[in-house]
Amino acid sequence: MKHIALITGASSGFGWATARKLAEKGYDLILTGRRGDRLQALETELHNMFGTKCRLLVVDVRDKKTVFQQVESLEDNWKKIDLLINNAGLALGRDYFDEADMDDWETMIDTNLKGVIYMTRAVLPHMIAHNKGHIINMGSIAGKEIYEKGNVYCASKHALDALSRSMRVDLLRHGIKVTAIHPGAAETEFSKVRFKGDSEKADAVYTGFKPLDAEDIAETIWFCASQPAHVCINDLEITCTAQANAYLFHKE
Ligand code: NDP
Ligand code: 8X3
Repeated sequence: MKHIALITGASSGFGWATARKLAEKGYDLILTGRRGDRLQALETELHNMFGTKCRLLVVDVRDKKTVFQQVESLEDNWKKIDLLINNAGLALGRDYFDEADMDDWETMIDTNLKGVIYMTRAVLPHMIAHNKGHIINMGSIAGKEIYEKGNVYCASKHALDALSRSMRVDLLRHGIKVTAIHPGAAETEFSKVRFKGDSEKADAVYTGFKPLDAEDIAETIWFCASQPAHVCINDLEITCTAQANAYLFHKE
């Protein structure tokens, strides 16, 4: 029987690269995101490359009712999820606290925190029924330290860090592993989303140094997911060599 992983935010960046990595390793995949066309393209790619079986859930993780409905709509064999990767998330804007857009703040809190809560609660009963499972939450170095104008993005990832630690404690009795991964700067669509399509601003984030890429994070996820049953990587911070902490970079 193949392992099943559910990946949120599979339509881009870390999620897409992780889907490729897990498909290569023989997983069947439940791919989720809002952009169904991207998920379909990924499904086709993975089928052609690895013969992977995929189920697509086109869902906004902020929509509690639909998240629960979609997970419940899975056939019984697809509900036996071994690995849940809570990866969907975003930053919106990078402005002083007194100048930032309040709607952006709501979106970040709803996606980065409440989205993880909804998806995890929807999937958990099926893991608990089998007394095993692994949840990997995509934190950020912004969840370990704050930086100027990071305010609510940092707060959402700090909250996710606390939630990951809480989940590990509360799910201990069910034998469920909880891992939090905290990357530094990685070049994906993240900055394009953050700066609302302004490519110049987005590209400037990564000039003068070699950032992480999506494949680096997919490898890290695979490292965590492929440990023996008795081993859990609890918390993992990863940056490119040119980044020392949340705000210090060595740029050429
Ligand atoms: P991308 O923008 O490339 O990917 C983000 C993914 O999240 C997309 O697949 C998007 O899918 C999905 N997503 C966003 N909002 C929602 C929503 N409301 N409902 C469902 N899916 C949603 O960025 P990354 O791959 O870089 O980011 C992935 C995660 O990693 C995020 O949580 C981010 O905070 C975190 N991270 C990123 C870092 C970086 O420097 N890139 C560093 C540290 C952490 P769609 O739009 O189709 O819904
Ligand atoms: C994304 C990394 O440094 O832009 O979480 O906050 S950073």
